Amino acid sequence: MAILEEISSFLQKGRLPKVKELVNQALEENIPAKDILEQGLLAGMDVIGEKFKNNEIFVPEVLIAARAMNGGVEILKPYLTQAGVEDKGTVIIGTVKGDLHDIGKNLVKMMMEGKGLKVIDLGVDVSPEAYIEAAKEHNADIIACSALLTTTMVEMKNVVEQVKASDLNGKVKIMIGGAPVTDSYREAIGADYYTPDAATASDVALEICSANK
Ligand code: B1M
Repeated sequence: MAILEEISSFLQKGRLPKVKELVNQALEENIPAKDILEQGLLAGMDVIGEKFKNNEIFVPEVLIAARAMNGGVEILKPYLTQAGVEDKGTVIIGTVKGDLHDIGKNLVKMMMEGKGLKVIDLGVDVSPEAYIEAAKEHNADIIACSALLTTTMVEMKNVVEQVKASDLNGKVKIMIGGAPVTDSYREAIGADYYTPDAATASDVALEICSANK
């Protein structure tokens, strides 16, 4: 449908007012909210995710596209709840204890939301206890930890150990990432998944959640 392609295209350009206008117009034309979300907004975010992964676009373009997506999603939210859009899975995300960097974590969150996942954002400086409490409260599929400092990435080990010692052991997967983090570090601390960028993180999160269904 032409209007859904237009929504996708304006989202990719980060044109928030135009995206909002077209989403409202599509609703007036009785296009189901689920189609507007999936074939308009999420389709646009998929293109952004791929381009970001391939270094064709950079952080500012991703942020303005994500802002446009959030604007569209806000309008759709009440309709989506009514339409009973399928619950694709829940992710608890945060930057680890002692670490205040949140730009990368926010990108991961936006990409995951772009895949239709529910993301509970605990912000920065998140203790292992806070991740665990939120994962229990929201019956989460994934705990996603971001760290940007070599001095704070060690906190990820504490998250893994405390999850393993809790009744979440085996029920929730732990994803880690951030500039100093590597797959060999993941292996060393026993986390489940390492991904190098936001787009890959969202792909992997969707796979994990789909496997849980
Ligand atoms: Co800070 N800082 N900083 N800083 N800062 C770095 C990280 C540093 C590399 C700069 C440097 O020295 N070259 C250095 C770390 C050195 C180290 O540990 N090896 C550093 C330092 C030392 C510090 C302070 C200690 C400085 C000081 O006070 N002396 C201090 C620490 C504060 C604290 O956290 N306790 C500090 C503070 C800050 C600011 C507050 C000023 C600001 C943060 C603002 C904010 O986030 N709101 C800041 C910034 C902006 C940076 C740099 C310049 C940029 C980081 C960034 O946002 N990159 C950074 C240098 C650099 O990286 N060039 C630096 C863009 C972002 C999109 O990338 O976060 O890597 P990134 O996310 C990527 C991937 O890593 C991945 O996806 C994203 C994109 O695809 N990813 C995940 C991230 N999380 C993931 C999770 C996943 C999967 C993928 O799964 C769960």
